[in-house]
Amino acid sequence: KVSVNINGKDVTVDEGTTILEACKKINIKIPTLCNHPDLETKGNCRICIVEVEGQKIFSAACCTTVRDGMKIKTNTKRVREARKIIMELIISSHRDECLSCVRSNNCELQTLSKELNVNNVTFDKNIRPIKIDKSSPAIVRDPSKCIKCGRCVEVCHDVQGVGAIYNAFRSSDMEISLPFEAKLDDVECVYCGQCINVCPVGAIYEKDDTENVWDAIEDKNKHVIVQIAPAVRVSLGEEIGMEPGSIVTGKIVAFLRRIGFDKVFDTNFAADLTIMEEGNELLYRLKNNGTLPMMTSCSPGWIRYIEFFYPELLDHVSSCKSPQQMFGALAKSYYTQKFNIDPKDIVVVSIMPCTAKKAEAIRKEMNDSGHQDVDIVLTTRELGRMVKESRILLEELQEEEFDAPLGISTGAAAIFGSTGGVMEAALRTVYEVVTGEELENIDLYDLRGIEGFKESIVKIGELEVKVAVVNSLKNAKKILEMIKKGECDYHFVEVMCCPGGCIGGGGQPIPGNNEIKMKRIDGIYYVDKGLSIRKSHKNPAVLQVYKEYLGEPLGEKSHKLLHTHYNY
Ligand code: HC1
Repeated sequence: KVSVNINGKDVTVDEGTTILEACKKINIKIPTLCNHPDLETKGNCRICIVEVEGQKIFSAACCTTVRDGMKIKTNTKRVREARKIIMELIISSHRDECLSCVRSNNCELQTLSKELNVNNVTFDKNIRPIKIDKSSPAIVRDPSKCIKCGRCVEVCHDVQGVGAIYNAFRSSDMEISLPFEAKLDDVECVYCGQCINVCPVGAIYEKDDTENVWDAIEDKNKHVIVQIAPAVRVSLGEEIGMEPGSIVTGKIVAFLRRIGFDKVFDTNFAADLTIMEEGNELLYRLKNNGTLPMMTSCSPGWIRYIEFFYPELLDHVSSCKSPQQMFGALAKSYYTQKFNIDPKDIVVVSIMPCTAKKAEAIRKEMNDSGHQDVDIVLTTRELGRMVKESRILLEELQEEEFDAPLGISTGAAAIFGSTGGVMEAALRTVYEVVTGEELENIDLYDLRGIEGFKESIVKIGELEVKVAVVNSLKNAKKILEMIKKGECDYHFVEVMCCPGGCIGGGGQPIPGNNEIKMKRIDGIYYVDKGLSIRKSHKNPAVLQVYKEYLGEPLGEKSHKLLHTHYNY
């Protein structure tokens, strides 16, 4: 233990505690910008400076650990003036067109400049030329708003292990940049959008497709349908000011009807279908000496990662399309046939927690219906913008039910939205298919929780199935390296690109730190618990689609519409 004195008050903390953490303990809020609760601290911005007795220069509270007997002052005139100067310097190189900025009212720089009482910037403006990078189908970068905090670089390198963006140049010339000033779409960006989630300002954000949706709804010649991803129902409420983890499924359905969608369906229907296909694919691989471990394929950032960095291991990835894409393929084939709609006249919209889903929808192989299977993808944040723009009070709406048949789903599908959920859903079905017995205890707690790497052994009849669940790409990399070294004895691995799974996707409300993600996860399992059917193979609408149209899992039609191949 270490004893320090902060602003005249004694406090005892553990060794290794930073000044920032020690201050928090006694309710002193130090201003921060580069610091983020889920990232390692780098001390880049210096806005958190404090005075330490006996030292002439300021200390950065976020990266200075306390020493026994240290006397710290956080609120002297000198500290306040220095923080204001730092803030003014940051603002002077930031394009502060706040009224039209995507992050207005949710911008850490804006909030902090108010809190620090910065009401005049005395330095000349020194803004980088406005060169907005719109090359990516998912992510837009605006360096003229970048404040060089380095969070995006850290999440891209240290959490995702991708390294698409870098710190370039030195000292005051330092820039957050792409190698050789390339554009985002020229580098190995997997479109996960984690950079967006940690950016304190509006320097990086998703491509906005809301106008395309308004236009489609307005077009009287189009039949416009929408699907909602599992994680969106526990996060849209948060985006419009409700408590994190609020479940707003029925209100979203009502809202989407009110703004003019012809049918409101559920990605969860397709998640149940995915389990039918993926579960059977796993059994096929187990019985026929197929490539193991089989790895899940529903997370498009993960697919892009393995295509870029480990293409030689692509045989390990399930050939199943993601639920988003299964839904699109069926919407433009089964659904249009059943309801006598010309597939040319239907528009399929997805609401996803994910930026990479925008890119997944336009992959050239995603047109097995004969048309682009999914037309427009919005993130949770974009749907939040539409809610606000519509002036409809979503929180006051009466809950409504999804349309049938593509809106019927089970609890197994609901849990797809959290890390571990796909695996749990698959095991609920695989167990019963293999043993022919009812799985009594369907809550597989070993597989739950936000940790990045979990494993378990599940006894299924004679089979001992060894499984792993990983989230964030640096953990996926661990599995891939184990496979390469011949040290991987898992049969089945769930991989989700984003920390915490889809509830932590790059299109989710900001901020979305681990504490908030846990609340979203609780919401997901609450949805599962509340549903009367909690196993995918018991979904009556899925069984009906097989009977009326697809035939059987892994059959010829399923293969054409629901499976895919990857780019070597
Ligand atoms: Fe996901 Fe999925 S769970 S990938 O995280 O398999 O985005 O929510 O929609 O497709 O179902 C995302 C979430 C989502 C797909 C499903």
